Amino acid sequence: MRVNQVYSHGKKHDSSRISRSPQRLKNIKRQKGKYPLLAEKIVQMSDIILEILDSRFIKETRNSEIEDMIKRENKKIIYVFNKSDLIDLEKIDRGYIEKLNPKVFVSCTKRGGIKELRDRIKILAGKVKEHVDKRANKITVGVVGYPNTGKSSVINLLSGKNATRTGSEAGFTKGIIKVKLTSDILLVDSPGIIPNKEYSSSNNLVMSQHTKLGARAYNQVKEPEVAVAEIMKEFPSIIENFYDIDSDGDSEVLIENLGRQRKFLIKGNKVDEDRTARLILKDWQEGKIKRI
Ligand SMILES: Nc1nc2c(ncn2[C@@H]2O[C@H](COP(=O)(O)OP(=O)(O)OP(=O)(O)O)[C@@H](O)[C@H]2O)c(=O)[nH]1
Ligand SMILES: [Mg+2]
Repeated sequence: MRVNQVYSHGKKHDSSRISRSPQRLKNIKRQKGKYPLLAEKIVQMSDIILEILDSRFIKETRNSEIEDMIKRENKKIIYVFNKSDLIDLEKIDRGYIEKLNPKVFVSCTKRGGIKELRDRIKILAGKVKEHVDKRANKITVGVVGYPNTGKSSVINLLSGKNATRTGSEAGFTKGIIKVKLTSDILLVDSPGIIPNKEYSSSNNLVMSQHTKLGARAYNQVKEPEVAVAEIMKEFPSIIENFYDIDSDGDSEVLIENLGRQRKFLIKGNKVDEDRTARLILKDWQEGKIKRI
């Protein structure tokens, strides 16, 4: 499977060269108007929808606009809690997830839960066929979710093919991609979607939240230091332990020390704060810094 090291332009990853091309920024700006329409299209064309959530941020990565659409259109949903390797299952808020059914915990990196998910899809597909006259047609399974939650990775594992590309940057998948699961079940990959009402390309706090979730890529965020401060506020000791730097919960101190340690310096022997902050965001978004 193509993971982590490949950017959408196909070049090998080099953390010291983080690109922020004007085209990428233009793509993000376009995202707002473009993808909600796509979400509607996917819900309409699908019989079953897999909502891929990040197990670390289940509440935050639910898209209520898409879920409402699914209900309105009377389609079936399966909640897929991906990246479960990055959490302690014992500590999960059972009360909250109790209502989300059917659900499957999955880890694409550890290949866990995939068989259970495949079986659930097949059972639901059977039920859909009973209710609708689908004998002649394929059952369509739309895969939706916030950017970077692992939609494409789930599809690749389910189908056993590297049919759709994956990458550590949010906004990797650009259009609808159809992949055969069985002779009568079709999977549909889609670009990550942030709900319209939550989207902002100007509010720093909103952008930092999305960066924390991985929905806005570390190389696309405008002020990486602000995003690091947001993550530090919530998980100070996790970040400090990962880099083995004691900063008393102060993100500026952490960036300063880490930058010096890595020799990320600019003119005047100053720390390159932007580059250092982006490195932290990259490690965070790639799941290197675990919340366990
Ligand atoms: N630790 C961990 N990482 C995962 C898992 N699933 C996916 N990833 C990583 O998460 C990143 C995003 O995966 P993708 O499958 O490209 O996610 P996506 O939802 O298709 O992303 P977009 O197309 O950008 O919306 C990649 O770096 C994957 O390797 C998982 O279960 N555990
Ligand atoms: Mg994708």
